Amino acid sequence: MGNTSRELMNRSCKVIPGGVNSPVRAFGSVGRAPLFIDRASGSKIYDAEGREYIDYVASWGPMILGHAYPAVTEAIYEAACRGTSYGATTEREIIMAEMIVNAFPSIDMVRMVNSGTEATMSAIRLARAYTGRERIIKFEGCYHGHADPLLVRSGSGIATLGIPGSPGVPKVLAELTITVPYNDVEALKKVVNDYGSEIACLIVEPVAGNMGIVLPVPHFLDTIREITREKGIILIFDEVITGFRLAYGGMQTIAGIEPDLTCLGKIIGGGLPVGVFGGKRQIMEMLAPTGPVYQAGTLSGNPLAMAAGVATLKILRSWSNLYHSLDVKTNHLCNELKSLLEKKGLPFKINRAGSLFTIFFTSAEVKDFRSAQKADTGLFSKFFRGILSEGIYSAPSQFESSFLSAAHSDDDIERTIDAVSIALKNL
Ligand code: HOZ
Repeated sequence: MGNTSRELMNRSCKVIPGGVNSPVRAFGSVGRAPLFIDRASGSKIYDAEGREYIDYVASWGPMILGHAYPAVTEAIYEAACRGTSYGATTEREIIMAEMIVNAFPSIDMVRMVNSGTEATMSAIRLARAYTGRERIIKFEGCYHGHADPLLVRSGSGIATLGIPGSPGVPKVLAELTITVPYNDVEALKKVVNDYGSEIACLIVEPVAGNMGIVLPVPHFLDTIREITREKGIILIFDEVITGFRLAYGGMQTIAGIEPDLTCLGKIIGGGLPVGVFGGKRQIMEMLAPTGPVYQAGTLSGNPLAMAAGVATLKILRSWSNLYHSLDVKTNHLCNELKSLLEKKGLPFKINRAGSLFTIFFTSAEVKDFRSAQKADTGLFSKFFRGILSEGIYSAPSQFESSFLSAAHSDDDIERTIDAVSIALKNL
């Protein structure tokens, strides 16, 4: 303790590749050393030097209630006192499963895992087994974790680093992944026409959150549902970011669409490592031990993660105007940012869905990965550094989202607007 972020980074680089355990955290695309975090509380996060920031990363989504929310912290403490892991089944896992099943009409059964990556990877294996097919479809710029078949034209860190995929992914696996531009129904129809009977599943973020926020155009999601149903393709909604974030039942509840399988993570762990995939009973029952599809995990359904997740979901379920107030607050912030950026005369577009938003530095609409990539990342990086030095911690990449939480007060929002205004003057 007592070291600066820079000293910690130098030390870290000697024992951890790039000094970080997840690439975007290295601040590689924003031209400065990363923050090392010491603690967080409510809407604030504090670095190793003790500097306070208003936090719009929110651990990339899970902290919808704010950091160290007392009821969640107490649930974790109480669970930890009873033992941190048993590698055996507990009642809390059933409670968690029941809460998810009740929140999502499309889900009859779930299997808990430890991350979003595990959830998508397992859902794809299941879809392949169920259909007896091998090809999968994903959309350019969507990120579904780092399993081999999903690292093709991905968003998030892959987009931040500006690389097309990753060495180490066998060519034969990558070739089974077909990518289509997000929001491009005609391209999708063509692919389905050409390969329909070979395609096991289509995986999509119903609101894309990993190329920055990109909203589905009207009827995009319905069309995907129609096409996949027609061709016997399993539709997987990756709601790792949007699940319990845009509404209690995720984006699928807002859109009124039932996918065959859904992947969740982040919020359902209340800040602890967790993921889940679930869906229709006849598909889920193919999992071992009921069926032959193997999937397992020593820490799956871990008691601490279940305790934090159940506590978080109970609060979300009973907080009647939470999603509405998050929406109003985020809308207000985005409108104010818009007028500041307009006044400054910068090219920009703000994409927003509920409490998620991204400022893209481009004058063209951002509706897919290609248009997102047209954003001026140099300008983004200057803007990022400017607001950071005014006490605003946001995602250190153009291709990520900002997240608001219930803990962001009106005062936080006003302070953020002032900070952006000063940063823009200095730009
Ligand atoms: N891939 C994450 C954002 N979409 C970043 C995770 C992290 O660096 O913690």
